[in-house]
Amino acid sequence: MKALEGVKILDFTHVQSGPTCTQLLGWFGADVIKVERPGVGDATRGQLQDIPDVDSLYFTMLNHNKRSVTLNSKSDRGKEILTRLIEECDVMVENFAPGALDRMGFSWERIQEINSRMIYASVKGFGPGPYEDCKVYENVAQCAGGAASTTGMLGGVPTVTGAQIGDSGTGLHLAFGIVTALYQRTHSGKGQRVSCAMQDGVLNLCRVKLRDQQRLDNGPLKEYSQFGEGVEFGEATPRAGNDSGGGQPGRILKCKGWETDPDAYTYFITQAAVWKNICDTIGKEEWKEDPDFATPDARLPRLNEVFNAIEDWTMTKTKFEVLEICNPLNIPVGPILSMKELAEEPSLRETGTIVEVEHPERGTYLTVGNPVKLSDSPSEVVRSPLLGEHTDEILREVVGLSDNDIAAARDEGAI
Ligand code: CAO
Repeated sequence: MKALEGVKILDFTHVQSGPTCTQLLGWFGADVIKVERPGVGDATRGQLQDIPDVDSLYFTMLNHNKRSVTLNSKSDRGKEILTRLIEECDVMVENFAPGALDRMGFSWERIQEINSRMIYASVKGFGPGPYEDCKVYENVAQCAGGAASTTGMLGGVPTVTGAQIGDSGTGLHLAFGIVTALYQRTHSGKGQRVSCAMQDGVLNLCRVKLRDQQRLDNGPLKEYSQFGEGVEFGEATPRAGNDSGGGQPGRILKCKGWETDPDAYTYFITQAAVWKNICDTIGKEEWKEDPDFATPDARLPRLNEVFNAIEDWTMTKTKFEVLEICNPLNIPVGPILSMKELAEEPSLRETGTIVEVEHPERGTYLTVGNPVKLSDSPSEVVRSPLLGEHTDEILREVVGLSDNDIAAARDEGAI
């Protein structure tokens, strides 16, 4: 038994945010039925294709552990089939532009009439308010949710991050909402509406920056590098470069080979508890007792001097040597790992976080498996479905159509 075995998900999602959510539910054992437009499918099947006419990695890496049914849900026959699917499923997930499902005739009120136990989950760019009708993609959400304004170098332009906190982050939030609603349904017997706006999801992940916004009212943010550099703070939480977001100052520092290797860097945290170990390691024993350096508060205006000295040392070592030396001394450091290094990392293969998948049209590719490990519900990554690969079996098993009905629906272009 898998944790979500027996839960049927009617997956109306596309692109990244929604598919991330339903893929997670599929990894935990839910039966995910992905509904796609006949002949077209999820737009990402054809986006960023690296092999002509083969489902892109964009699609395959976000749609594991799902079955694909094609359905034109705007046709009369398609609407009948969709109504039957709503009757049979536990959860319906969608991330269309605002109002798309209502225009199809499937408002939340209508869905409740069809199946009062249905949990109906949506991702939209914004919640109710001035922007609720906007279409939104990843970087728009990062900009609207506070991430871009607080990311980048001081004095530089607002910057988006590589981590897809708008899409995949919101998908993750939505999955949490869905399993919570499934749990409540075990007591209430009723379904409910689950919504997560991408702006809200990003803002939730930028919580510490809203913390700093309020701290600014009471004086400068002393752990930000700009404090030591004498750069005045403005009205809003500034961009903090690679400064640590917490109370233990940290920076990205060059390591041996940085001149030619763009990833020869380490993150280095000057955790107060191990300050003496840091001084010994970098050959600055005198800083252990020097009142200008001995305490965290004394160091705050001198962080550039501190990190320059540490960097003089890290530049004599590779990022992995820095880790080997610092780790036994409890000094928190982390090598900057490239995607190439992560793809080749044996320990990630062993835990199933990086997985090799066999696909009938593209051959073998790498993907990220389930990062959440349940001891009693192991995740096995099953390749993404081809467009409409499971249409007949779903219409037969779940909807209860006969072979003649299926043929008629196909003739009408409804599937
Ligand atoms: N049968 C018939 N019609 C279908 C269908 C099906 N199986 N599946 C989708 N459609 C229709 C929709 O009903 C919609 O029709 P209308 O415009 O007539 O209502 C149409 O296809 C297009 O849907 P869309 O507007 O959602 O798609 P888009 O490519 O124009 O916009 C996106 C994409 C992502 C900007 C938009 O869906 C959106 O804002 N979603 C919410 C936020 C979100 O999830 N963004 C992140 C996406 S990942 O980066």
